[in-house]
Amino acid sequence: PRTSPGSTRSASGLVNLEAHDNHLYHETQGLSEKHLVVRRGKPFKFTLMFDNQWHPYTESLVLEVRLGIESIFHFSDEQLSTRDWTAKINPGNMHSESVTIHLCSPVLSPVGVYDLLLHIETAQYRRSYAVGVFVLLCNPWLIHDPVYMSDNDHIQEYIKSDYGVIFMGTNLNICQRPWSFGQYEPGVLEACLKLLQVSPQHFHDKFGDYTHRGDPVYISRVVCAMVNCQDDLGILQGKWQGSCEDGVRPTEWSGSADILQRWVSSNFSPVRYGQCWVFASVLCTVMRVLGIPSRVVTVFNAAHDCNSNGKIEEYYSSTGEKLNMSRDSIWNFHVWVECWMRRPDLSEEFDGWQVVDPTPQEKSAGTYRCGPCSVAAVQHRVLGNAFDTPFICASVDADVERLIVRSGAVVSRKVNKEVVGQLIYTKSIGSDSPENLTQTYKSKKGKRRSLETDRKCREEVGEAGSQTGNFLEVSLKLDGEPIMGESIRVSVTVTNQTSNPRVLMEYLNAQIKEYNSHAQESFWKTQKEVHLNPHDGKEAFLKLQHTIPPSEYESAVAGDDIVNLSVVMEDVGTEERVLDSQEFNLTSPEINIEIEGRDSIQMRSEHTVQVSFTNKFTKALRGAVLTVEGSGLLKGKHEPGEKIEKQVSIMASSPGTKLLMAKFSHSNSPNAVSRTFHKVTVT
Ligand SMILES: *[C@@H]1O[C@H](CO)[C@@H](O)[C@H](O)[C@H]1NC(C)=O
Ligand SMILES: *[C@@H]1O[C@H](CO)[C@@H](O)[C@H](O)[C@H]1NC(C)=O
Ligand SMILES: *[C@@H]1O[C@H](CO)[C@@H](O)[C@H](O)[C@H]1NC(C)=O
Ligand SMILES: *[C@@H]1O[C@H](CO)[C@@H](O)[C@H](O)[C@H]1NC(C)=O
Ligand SMILES: CC(=O)N[C@H]1CO[C@H](CO)[C@@H](O)[C@@H]1O
Repeated sequence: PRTSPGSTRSASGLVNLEAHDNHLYHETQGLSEKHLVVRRGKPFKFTLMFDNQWHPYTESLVLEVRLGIESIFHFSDEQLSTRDWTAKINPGNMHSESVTIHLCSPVLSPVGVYDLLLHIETAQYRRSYAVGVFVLLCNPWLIHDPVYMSDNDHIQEYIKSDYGVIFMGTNLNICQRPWSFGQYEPGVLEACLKLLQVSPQHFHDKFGDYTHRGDPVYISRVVCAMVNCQDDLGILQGKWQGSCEDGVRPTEWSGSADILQRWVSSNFSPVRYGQCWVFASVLCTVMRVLGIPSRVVTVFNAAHDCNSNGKIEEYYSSTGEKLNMSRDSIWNFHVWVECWMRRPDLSEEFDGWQVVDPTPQEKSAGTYRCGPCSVAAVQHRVLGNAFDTPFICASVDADVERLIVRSGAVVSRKVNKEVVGQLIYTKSIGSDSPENLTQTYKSKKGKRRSLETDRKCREEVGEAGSQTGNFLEVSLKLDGEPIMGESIRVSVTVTNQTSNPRVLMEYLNAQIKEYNSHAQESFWKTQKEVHLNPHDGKEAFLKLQHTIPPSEYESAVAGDDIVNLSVVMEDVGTEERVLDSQEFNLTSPEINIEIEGRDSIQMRSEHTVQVSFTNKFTKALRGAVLTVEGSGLLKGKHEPGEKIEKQVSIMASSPGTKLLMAKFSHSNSPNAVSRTFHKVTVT
């Protein structure tokens, strides 16, 4: 049947997109149930089954691929000269009723959802058919793709794996939590593609956006800005302080799929709430889906240098309380992403891992985003390199200046070059243990620079006029592991070697260490006068013991909080001051999750899970609530009940790694929430 040119008919029944074979061949199994998903620069096949629609002797076949509204590529199988897209028809197959076509995109093709059209034409007429839709992704298996990775184990970890481990806490108290990236959960691929379609770049210039989308540097810049909701229809809203009642607490998320699905189903309104590891993990998901190898990286003691002087100023009172006088801060830990790509915009030495940081901290060219910034450029301090290299360098290498202020004047100043960027971790390939990336960021050159700063600062201490003699030494230690709901016991030891007796003031205070290290009010303080007497001309030694009962911290300290307890010893006569501090968290009792059988379950079959909590408290618990959640395993929250043990039933409808989360709280100390994550592999 003839139609006028321009009208397109559906080709369903006419075409087999060979999804199963193509997905296997393109390493895209499980990414979508709806779409054919293939990788660029590699041929995929489809079969056309004609029922008299095509007369091979009189009519020619023309294929067309379209990205969005623009018809960018156009070719015919008879003119294989087309510069970029190529197609081959199995020879000898030309005259049969079923024709298998192999279609190959250029290696730098834009990522996106393409329409595939078939035109059957002669000089006089043309009939057009919509053959179908396919999704084109980057191809890290292909040497000419800028995201090429030579080692298949690396690709397994950084592209295909949907399971991650995020390191958190402090460098002295590292904890880790699992994360489900969720590439294989329903709607995730579609959400990632949608993200590109609703970006400001796309709204402003569709054609420009499509043409740049072949470039992973461009893609990471667009995705980075879209993960936070500042400036655009981005995915996540951040929250670092205050109540999260109108959303989900950042610590409660266990994976990216839930977040991406909520964002799409709310018509792109921001999902509440994220913090750095949530922003980073969602970015990591999107990049892995789009075919750009990515990993989540934790920097312990990451500096946020607001005034761009390469220095972080921290102000303390003379009794050791941290004051809120500088906008600069040090995050106990900060999480960003490294994405793997070549940098043709720079030079070869900057190829490889690139920092992309979606947590909204500072603007980059007018938008909240950061990177991609070559890790090699950070190591070699090539500050002029695009993008945001000075900011990332400061994050891992700024000097910290601690100033003690009394009546408005700085009485002591101390520079520490070691604190920032002390430890940089990512998950190891194929295991949950950390891989230490510190030296990939730190350079010897950087140390030389710091030495100069050191000399300068010693002079400054002199100027400040505090002539301290370092005759006192103080150390603070916890007696035993602190447990939520029980008293915290600490001992302070003072030693000194001087022939004179001394009168000292001991100031102790406990502050919650905010994750971005902004000061919080002390929730507990004490001070007292102590006398230090020499012992037969030998060292004087004094041990002071303190107890913080639960009633004094329970309303202030939550389960995830890190407490910084500090002591300042001041010599009343000489005004000499020494400080020691210790960070710790309060251990919450454990929850146990056991899945009937094994942790590896079959899709669409039901499994029983036993969740239990063992009460190790000395007191009886009131108002105990055990909640179970699991994206992709359980629909919504499992009704909480006042039980310390419960059984739930799980069933997975998509493959991949899922996490079950169980949460336990009780009204004895409402802030003491225990949480456990349990990994479930679905095949
Ligand atoms: C709390 O401390 C314990 C050990 O003292 C550690 O195992 C755990 O990971 C810590 N949790 C957090 C959130 O820092
Ligand atoms: C804890 O606080 C004290 C003073 O308030 C500060 O000097 C110290 O660096 C903090 N400790 C850590 C490990 O951050
Ligand atoms: C991590 O690597 C750095 C630099 O190579 C090294 O100084 C540090 O001791 C390492 N730390 C750990 C915990 O492995
Ligand atoms: C400290 O300052 C930061 C920003 O400068 C602010 O967000 C925070 O609320 C302040 N904290 C206190 C305890 O005043
Ligand atoms: C144990 C200790 O560090 N004691 C100090 C007391 O003061 C003398 C100076 O008089 C120092 O040398 C000691 O180190």
